[in-house]
Amino acid sequence: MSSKREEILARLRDCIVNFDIDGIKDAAREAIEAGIPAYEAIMEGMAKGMDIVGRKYEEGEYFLAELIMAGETMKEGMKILEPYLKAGDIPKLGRVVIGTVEGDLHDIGKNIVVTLLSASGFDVIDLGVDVTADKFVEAVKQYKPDIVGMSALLTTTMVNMKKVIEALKEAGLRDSVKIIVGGAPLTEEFAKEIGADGYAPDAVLGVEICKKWASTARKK
Ligand code: B1M
Repeated sequence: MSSKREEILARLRDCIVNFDIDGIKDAAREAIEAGIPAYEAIMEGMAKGMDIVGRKYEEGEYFLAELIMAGETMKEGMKILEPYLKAGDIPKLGRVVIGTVEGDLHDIGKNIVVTLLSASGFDVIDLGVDVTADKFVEAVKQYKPDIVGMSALLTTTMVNMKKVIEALKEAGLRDSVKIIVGGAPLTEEFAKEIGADGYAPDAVLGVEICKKWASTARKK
């Protein structure tokens, strides 16, 4: 393994940990120039940085602001690396359809979940905000995901998650997917009550749950 390659991957990782947007752009360009495959630059560089950020968050050294900044830094790196990703390069862990539920326009948290899931190797279809139950059902029919993710930030909209689950049941699609929910007003109890399979209080735990589901599915 060349030291130049190692040095660039370490810089990609450190730029994520230090939210260095200018640095990540330079390091991503240098990775391409040095012939490092884009997928390796993402997974062995930036995603490793995201793992460190996730750990620091869990240990209380980093907070939400740092998660958001790391997500933004990663997005800038992705803008440079994504065009160089070859089809079939990424061994996908599974497909996730995700959105913020009907009536709710909050998407900052959902976008962090999307970034972390993509960085972890999931194929993510982001339906955006204010997504009706019908739209979720249509998306499940069209994309045949392994996981459906829903986000809600308002006490008035979190109830719409139940509508989505009911609509999936009516369409005969409920058992084809795992369902994860998240968002500030939610609780584990609420998630159970509406019939979701998982609840995550933050994006890092959300991705961990999805990864666990993916590895269980692969073992079957
Ligand atoms: Co609004 N808002 N907002 N807001 N807003 C809150 C949520 C509120 C708590 C503020 C307050 O009063 N203290 C309050 C809700 C009260 C309630 O329902 N109990 C509120 C309100 C009332 C409103 C409006 C009604 C205000 C008005 O117009 N009168 C209005 C509603 C609009 C609508 O949605 N229809 C409104 C509008 C807005 C803005 C548009 C201005 C803006 C959103 C911009 C955007 O998202 N693009 C906004 C913002 C920014 C906030 C606060 C300040 C911050 C939310 C945020 O982004 N947090 C918020 C107060 C607060 O939360 N402190 C507030 C950061 C984000 C990273 O966290 O989204 O929780 P969060 O995501 C976390 C976890 O929850 C989890 O992972 C993320 C990262 O770790 N997670 C998941 C989230 N989704 C997940 C999904 C998963 C797994 C994990 O799996 C699928």
